[in-house]
Amino acid sequence: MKIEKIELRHFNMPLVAPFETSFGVETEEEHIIVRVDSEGITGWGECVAMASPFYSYETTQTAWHILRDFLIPNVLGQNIANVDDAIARCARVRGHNMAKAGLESALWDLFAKARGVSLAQMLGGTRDKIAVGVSIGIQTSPGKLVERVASYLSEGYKRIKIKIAPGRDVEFARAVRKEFPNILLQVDANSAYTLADVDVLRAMDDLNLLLIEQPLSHDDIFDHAKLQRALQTPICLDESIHTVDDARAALELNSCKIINIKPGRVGGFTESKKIHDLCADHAPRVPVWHGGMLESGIGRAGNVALASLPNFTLPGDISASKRYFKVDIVDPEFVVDADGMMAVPTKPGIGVAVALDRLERVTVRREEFE
Ligand code: OSB
Ligand code: MG
Repeated sequence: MKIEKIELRHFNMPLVAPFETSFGVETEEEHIIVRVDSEGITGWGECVAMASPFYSYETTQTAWHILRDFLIPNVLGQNIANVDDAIARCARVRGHNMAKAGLESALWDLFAKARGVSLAQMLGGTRDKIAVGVSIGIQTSPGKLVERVASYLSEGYKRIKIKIAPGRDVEFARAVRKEFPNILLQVDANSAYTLADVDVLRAMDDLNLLLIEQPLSHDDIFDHAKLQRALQTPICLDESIHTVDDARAALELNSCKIINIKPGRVGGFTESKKIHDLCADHAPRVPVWHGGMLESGIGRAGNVALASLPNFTLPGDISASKRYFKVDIVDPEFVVDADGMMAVPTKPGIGVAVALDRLERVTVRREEFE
């Protein structure tokens, strides 16, 4: 397809509540929406680089620069045969996976719409609804956290993830487990610990957690293998996995037993599928689940489609639109049912309509390339 026009929009939307992690507090979400126009069809994607380089080195500003100066020129005005063709044209850009995934996701939507199939179908999804969970930021006290958990459980969420940081970990997780002995519960440290903290992490072994996510450094695979040997609880890697080769190294070293897949972190749906397949084919099978980056409905639609693939056997960080934003920028918004399930869109491409007026209202920077 001839790529006639590409538009970037940097949006800023207030979150319904502050989201605190070991790397900081967020009160609003800034991402880039990528729009690709070709032969009368529009593809939409979302680049999940955040305003600050605290989760990843990428930011909204670096992603804008990489998209405008190094990625868009490879496809604009070109006849692109398929998504793989576009990826090959961008391959000499090292890293900047979130910028790449922003463009790649818009192209997946474009090609799926051109074929008249849903993104889930095109990616190889096998479910019409997916089990979803909720990621809860650090709260001011264990009691407040228990209240938040109770409220999300009453909305239907069947799996709870709580953020932890040194000094706000075992006591918080224990309080939740005591109140809710049977729920699926996991913790996410976002790289806040070192091997010297093994005793704190081991203290959570008796809480029957599904997993502990990314306890050690954002770029470590080796020390996680040492830590996994000292823990009963499965380690799940997030920040450390940027490619299918990282995933293979982590599995060979036994650095983790579960992998969190975020298309933005690994450069798009194509690399995500490779990691999904590697884990599915591993003996024993390695479960994966879909992470989240507080996406708008545009990115969320892609997440839901990807999470419908067969080896996404654990509930993802894919919550209802209203858990993040007062109003989303897609119609219909994403909702969770009383059983903690979310429907996978069936219409062509991402399967939801972009609410152009609402997108326009939250746009803080826009540029068109023709
Ligand atoms: O570590 O999984 C993470 C949000 C921003 C950056 C990193 C993470 C998160 C979340 C939120 O946990 C998950 C969601 O989108 O609901
Ligand atoms: Mg994480």
